[in-house]
Amino acid sequence: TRRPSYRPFDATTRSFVYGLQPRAIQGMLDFDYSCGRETPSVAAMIYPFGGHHIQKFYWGTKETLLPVYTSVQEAVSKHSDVDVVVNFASSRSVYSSTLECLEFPQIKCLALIAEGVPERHAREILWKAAEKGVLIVGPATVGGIKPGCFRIGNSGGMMDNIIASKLYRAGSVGYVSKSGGMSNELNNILSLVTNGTYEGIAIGGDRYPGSTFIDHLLRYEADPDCKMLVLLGEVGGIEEYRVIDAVKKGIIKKPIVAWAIGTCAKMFATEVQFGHAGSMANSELETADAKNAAMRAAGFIVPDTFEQLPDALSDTYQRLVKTGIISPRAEREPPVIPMDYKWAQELGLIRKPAAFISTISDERGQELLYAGMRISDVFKEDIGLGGVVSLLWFKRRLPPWATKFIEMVLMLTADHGPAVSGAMNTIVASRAGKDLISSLASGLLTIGSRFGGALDEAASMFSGARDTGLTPREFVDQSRKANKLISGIGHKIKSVNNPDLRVELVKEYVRKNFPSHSLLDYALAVEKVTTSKKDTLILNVDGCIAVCFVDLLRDSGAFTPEEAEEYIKIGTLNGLFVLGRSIGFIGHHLDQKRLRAPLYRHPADDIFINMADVSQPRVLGRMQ
Ligand code: Q5B
Repeated sequence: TRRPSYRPFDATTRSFVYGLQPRAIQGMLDFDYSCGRETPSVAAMIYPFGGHHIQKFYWGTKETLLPVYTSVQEAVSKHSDVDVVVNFASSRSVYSSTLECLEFPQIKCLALIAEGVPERHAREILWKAAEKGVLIVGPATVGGIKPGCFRIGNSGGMMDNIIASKLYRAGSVGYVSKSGGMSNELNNILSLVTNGTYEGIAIGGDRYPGSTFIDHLLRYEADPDCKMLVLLGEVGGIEEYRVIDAVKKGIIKKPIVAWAIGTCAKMFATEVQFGHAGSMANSELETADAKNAAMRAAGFIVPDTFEQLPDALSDTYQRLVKTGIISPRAEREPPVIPMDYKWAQELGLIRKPAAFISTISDERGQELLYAGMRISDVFKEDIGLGGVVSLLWFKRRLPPWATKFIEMVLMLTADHGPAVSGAMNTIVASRAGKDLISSLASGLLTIGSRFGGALDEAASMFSGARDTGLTPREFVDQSRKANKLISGIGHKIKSVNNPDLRVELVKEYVRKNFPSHSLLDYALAVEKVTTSKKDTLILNVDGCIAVCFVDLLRDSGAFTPEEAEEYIKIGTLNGLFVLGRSIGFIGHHLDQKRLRAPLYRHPADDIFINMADVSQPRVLGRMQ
C-alpha cells in the first residue's frame, strides 16, 4: 500500500543513499532507532566504483550490514520497498545520477544534497521530475526531517540536537525554509514553544530548487496530522507570493506563521547577496520587508521581528490547543542512543587504556614529529640520516660525530658483493620470480650469529670480558675452553695479510673523532691473540662496528650507563647491519630483474648426495 502523495515520508519509508556516506547513514540509522522504527530507513547504498560489497553500521547497540550496489538498476531490483533516494553525488555527477534514478518509477522522491549544481542541470532535473511526478528536495540542501519517521541525510544535526529538539517523535507543526541551519533553529524553537515539528523541509538556497515553499505547504495543508504551518522565507525570489496567493484563494486554510529573513538588507547602500545563490532582491517585491508586509496583509501571522517569532508560534499553538485542534500527547522518554565511541572520547566522557604505547613518532598533528622534532626542522637543521636514526632509535639528538658515524656504518655495510649469504639468498629468491619485498626478506633472514648479525653478541662479549677484568689472552682462552667462538672475530676471506679496508676506515674515524675508544683498543688487543693462531681471525666488520658503538654509547655523554647496557641488550647494533645491508640486497634484487635472470637451479654435480638405503624394512637383530 502506497502512502498518500502529500506524505512522502512515514515510519516505513525506505531509501537508497547514493554515494559512500557512512557518517550520514549512521546518523540516519541512529535517528531511526531513536524514533523506535523497526527497520532501518536506509536499505542500501549506491556507489558506481569499487564493486558490489557490504558495509557495517550500528543499529542501536547491535551491528547491521548494508549492501553497496554499483547501479540504481541493481539496487531497485533488490529492494522494491524503497521509494526515496538521498543523493550525495557531487555537483559534477548529481545530474547524471539523478536522471538514472528518475528512470525507475518506484522512486517517488529524491533529495539532492550537492551545492553548485549548474542552473541548467537543476532546471532540467526539475522539469523531468515534474513530468514523472517525482518530488525533488534540493539541490544545495541538507534535506529535511519527519520526526518519528525519516531523516534525510544529516538534517537535524547531531544526535544530541535531535534529542534536545524532540525530533524522535512527531509534533504538529509543518515548516518549510530554505536553509538547513535555520531549520535546526526552527526545530529548536518549535520544541520549546509548541509540541514540536511535524515535518520540516529545507528546499535549498539555489535559484531553481526542485520543489518550492508552496509544494510542501500544500502537502502539509492536505495532511490531517499537520495542524499548523510555518514559512521561513528570505530576501530574493518570489516564491513567498505563490503561498500568499494560495492563502488568499483559501487553498491554504491552516494557520500559517511566517517570516522573511533579510530585513537588514535595507541598511546597506547597495543590493546585498546573502549566503544563498537566490537570496538577493532584484526588485522591491523581492525584499524581505515587502514579503513580510504582503504575508501579513494576506492573513499570515507575521511577527514584527525575527526575535518575536517564538511568541507568534507560541500564541498560535496555544490557540489551536484551546480550540481542541491540537491535543498534546504525553511525552515519552527519548530512547538512549549509544554514543559513538569517538565522539564520547572527544567529549571526555569515557577513557580506555591504550592497547599500544608508542614514544618515537607522531603523525596526528599538523606536522609529522620524529621524537618530538618537526620533520621540517629535521631538514632545516640538516641532521641527515644519522640524525634521523638517532631520533627514531635513541629518541634523542646525538652529537654530529656520532650521527656521522651512524651514516658511515650504514654506508660501509651497504653491500659486500653477491657471494655473501644474504645477497645469495636475495638473488636466488629474485630469480625464482619473487617480488622486491620477498627477495629482500629472504636475504635479511640469513643475517644471524655467523653472517652480519654478530654485532650485539660481540658488543656484549667484548664489554663483558673487559668489564670483568679479563686480559685479552684470558678472554680468548676462556672462550676456547667454553668452546665458544668470539663474536666479531674471524672472516671467510679477509685476514691480516688481506685486511678488510672497511674495518680500517672505521678505526681511523673512531680514533680521530670519538672522545674515547677504549673497547676498540681492547678488541684490537684480542685480535692480536687470535690472529697469532690463524691470520683470518681478525676483528671483523661486525666486531669492529660493535665495539666502537659500545664506546659511543658509554662515552658520548648522551646515554646513562643503564641506557647504554639496555641498547646493547635489545638488539640495536644488529639493526645497523640490517639497515645498511638492505640497501645492497635491494640493489641485488633490482640487478637480477634488470638482467632478466632466469630461475636458478644449483648444479647437481656441486652437491654431494649421500643417502642411506631405507627401502627395506629394518629388522633389529635379536641379542643372542
Ligand atoms: N675460529 C666468520 O669462519 C666465521 C673463531 C674462531 C675463535 C672465532 C667465523 C665466525 C664469529 C661470528 C662473526 C661475522 C664464520 C663475520 C660478516 C659480514 C661480512 C661477510 C663477508 C659482510 C668465519 C677456523 C678456525 C677454527 C675455529 C677458529 C673461527 N672463528 N676462534 N673465535 N670467532 N665468527 N661473524 O673462516 O682450531 O681450526 O678448529 O663464526 O663474527 O658476516 O664478507 O663474507 O660484510 O658481508 O669458516 O663481512 O669466524 O672459519 O669456522 O673454519 O674456523 O678458527 O674454531 O679453529 P671460517 P672456521 P680450529 S663478518
